[in-house]
Parts: sequence; C-alpha cells; structure tokens
Amino acid sequence: MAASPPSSTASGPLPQRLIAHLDMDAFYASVELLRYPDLKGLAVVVGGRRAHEPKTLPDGTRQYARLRDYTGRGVVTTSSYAARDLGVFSAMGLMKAALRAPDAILLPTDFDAYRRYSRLFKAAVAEVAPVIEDRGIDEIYIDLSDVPGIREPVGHDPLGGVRAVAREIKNSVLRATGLSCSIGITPNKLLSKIASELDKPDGITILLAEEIPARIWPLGVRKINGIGPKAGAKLLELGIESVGELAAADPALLRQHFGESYAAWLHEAAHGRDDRPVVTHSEPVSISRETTFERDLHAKHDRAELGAIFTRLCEQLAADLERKGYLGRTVGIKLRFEGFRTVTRDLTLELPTQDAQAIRRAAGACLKRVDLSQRLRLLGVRIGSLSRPGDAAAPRRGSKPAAPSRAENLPLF
Ligand code: DCP
Ligand code: MG
Repeated sequence: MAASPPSSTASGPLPQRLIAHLDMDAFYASVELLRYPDLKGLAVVVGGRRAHEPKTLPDGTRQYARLRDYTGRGVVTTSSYAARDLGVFSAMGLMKAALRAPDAILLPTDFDAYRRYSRLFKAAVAEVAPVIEDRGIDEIYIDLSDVPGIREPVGHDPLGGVRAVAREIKNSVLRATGLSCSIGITPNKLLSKIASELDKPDGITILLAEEIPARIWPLGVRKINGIGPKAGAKLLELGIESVGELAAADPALLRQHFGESYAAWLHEAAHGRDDRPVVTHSEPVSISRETTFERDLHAKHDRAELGAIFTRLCEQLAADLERKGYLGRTVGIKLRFEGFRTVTRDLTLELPTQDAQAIRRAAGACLKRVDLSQRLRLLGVRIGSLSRPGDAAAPRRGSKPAAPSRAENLPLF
C-alpha cells in the first residue's frame, strides 16, 4: 500500500484496510416511492402482480391496491419502513401481511426498474471509490483504503476524512438515484456488513477494532453474516446468544458441535477478524428465473397454461443472458410440488447458447425426467456454465454447430 501519513485516533493509527459495506434502504420500496411520491411515509408493500398496478383516475389522482383485497399466495418482496413498523417484512405471505396491515398499499414488483437503479447507484459509487465488490442488487463492498484524503483528520476528528468520503459516497448515490443508503466502514468485510445495519436508514457507522467489545459483542450471533438459522439455533441450545458469548466460548465445545473449520471461523468472526479481500471481478455462477403460481397447476390438466409459463421463463432467461452478455451451457429446471417438495434436473449442452428455443428444448428434456403426477406450485429455469461470447472455447472437433432456433414439437408442456 502507498505510504500514507500516519493519522491517528485517540487509541492509535487508522487501520491499514478501510472497507465499506453499502446497502440501499428499503430498496425496492424506495424505487417505487420515486414513481409514486404521494406514498411517502405510508405503509407500502412490494410483491403484487400486474393487476395491482395503480390506476390513474380521470381527475389525475391515483388509486392503489390495498393489501386487504389481496388473495393468492404471493409473498412480500420488501416493505417500506412504515409497513415494517406494523410487522410486515420480506418473505412474509401477502395474506398474512394483510392481517397485520390491511390498509397497506400493494404494488407490483418491477425488477427491470430495480436493476436499472442498481446499476445507477453502483456507477455513482464508482465515481468516488472504484474498488467495488458487487454483492447483489442492493449491496456492495468498497475498498476505501487508498481513497485520497481518507486518512486526513478534519479539525480534531481523526476520522474526519473517513466521514467525508462516506458522506460523499452517499451524496453521489442520492444525486444519481434519489435514493438513500446506509454505510458501515470498518477494517474488514465481516464487520462492515454488520455495521451498515446499525444505523439504518440513511446511516454512516464507522467502527474500529477497539470498539468490537462495546458495539459488536452485545449483538445477537445471527447478525454475523455466515451464521444462519441452523447454526444460530444450535448456538442458542449451547447457551450462546450474543457475539460476546461466542467470543468467550470454549473452542473445544465449538469444535465438538460444529466441526474443525466452522468452529475456527466462528471464533475468528466473533473477534471481528476477517481478511477476505474486496473482489472486484465476480462473475455470476448462473442466472435463473422462476415463478410461483397463483394456484397449483397440473402437468396434464393445465398443460397449455404451464407450457406458456415455461416458454416465457425461457424467453426471459434468454433476454437476461443477452442483456448481461453471457452464453450458458448447463440448463436446469426447478419444480416445487404441493407440500413443498422441490426437484431439480439439469442438462449440459454441446455448445453454449443464448437462444430461448434452445433453452426451452433443453429445459423440456429435463422435464421429461421428472414424475409429474403431483400438482406444481413453482416452476423455475436456470442456466449455468456461463461464458462470454468472445471467450467461448473453440467447438470441440466433430461437435455440431448450435441448434438452429426453430419452433418444433416441444416435449410435454
Ligand atoms: N428481497 C427479496 N426477498 C427477500 C429479501 C429481500 O426479494 N427475502 C429484495 C427486496 C429488497 C432487496 O432485495 O428491497 C434488498 O434486500 P435488503 O435485505 O437489503 O432489504 P431492503 O433494502 O428492502 O431493506 P433495508 O433497508 O433493511 O436494507
Ligand atoms: Mg437494503
């Protein structure tokens, strides 16, 4: 790292690495509020279908769908903070949410808009700090270690430079998108991911290693990214509820219950230690599209309807591939039956493709390998083994060119 002037806090110099985690506030809901500013401050839930599109009346006012009128088995994708105050959160069934917040406004999900805003906010951050790891639609890590000025104190505040850069990033995002975000800045990704949540929405949280006991140890273990519901429940059984209790736990006990490597990681994580770098070029492993049906469908009795949905998913997937500039070789399907049993199948093509018909054919062939006597509640199509058109390996000798995209008799639905 370039030699920087030794700046110091009350208790020592700034850490060598300064890593930020930025997470957009109530992302999908906030994008919708840009379109419908009259909804600001109200309980708003995103997760409806096209039918829930607001209607503009002749006098120019808008009429919104209400949660109380919803029927179906859709789920909340996200909710505004006002809706969260009423106990409505991501992944909750919409009908259950309606019991808690019947007057909440329901809006359809518009992924294209969210993806557009996602690109915009990431580009805005890149103008201030270019070393970015993309972690999904609404969050990124940013390596701020070498951002000019970050280590300069402002007045008596040794963290003045850090605060200034954080504000600059937030302002840049706001100017580009009209949206607010929350940022955590710490010596590593693990702590920053926790820190960005501590002052949501519209927050900046800076946390140094010496503050771990005071600010991280009181938190529940599930705040650590990597401790999921299962590990969390097991730790609870062992009487370990907070990160501090985890830090103090007997390593032998942890090894006994979690195995060598996860136990070692738990110990490190509880002490806020993490040296993973910010990885700037991550390529997606696969791209997928799936849909949950309004009512369970049967392969035979609802063949036409299923066929149309299946084809549309493949077309959307092909469009995703094209937009993102990928070809894929392994086509997979995911089926969920009544009772939540999930089945997947996949098939690897001779050559990578981006073509909806070729994906549809391969997905159809996968489908033939599944017993379809039970009703379906979800259907998904996925493509993996991704490559860029330019860097695709030369076709193997004797292999055929990619199948022409011609409609043909498709198997099953
Ligand atoms: N999302 C989803 N399904 C979930 C959780 C989230 O589709 N189970 C979507 C909707 C969110 C977006 O991902 O808007 C980002 O997820 P976050 O967990 O960051 O949630 P929010 O941005 O909505 O809220 P917060 O302000 O808590 O970050
Ligand atoms: Mg978010």
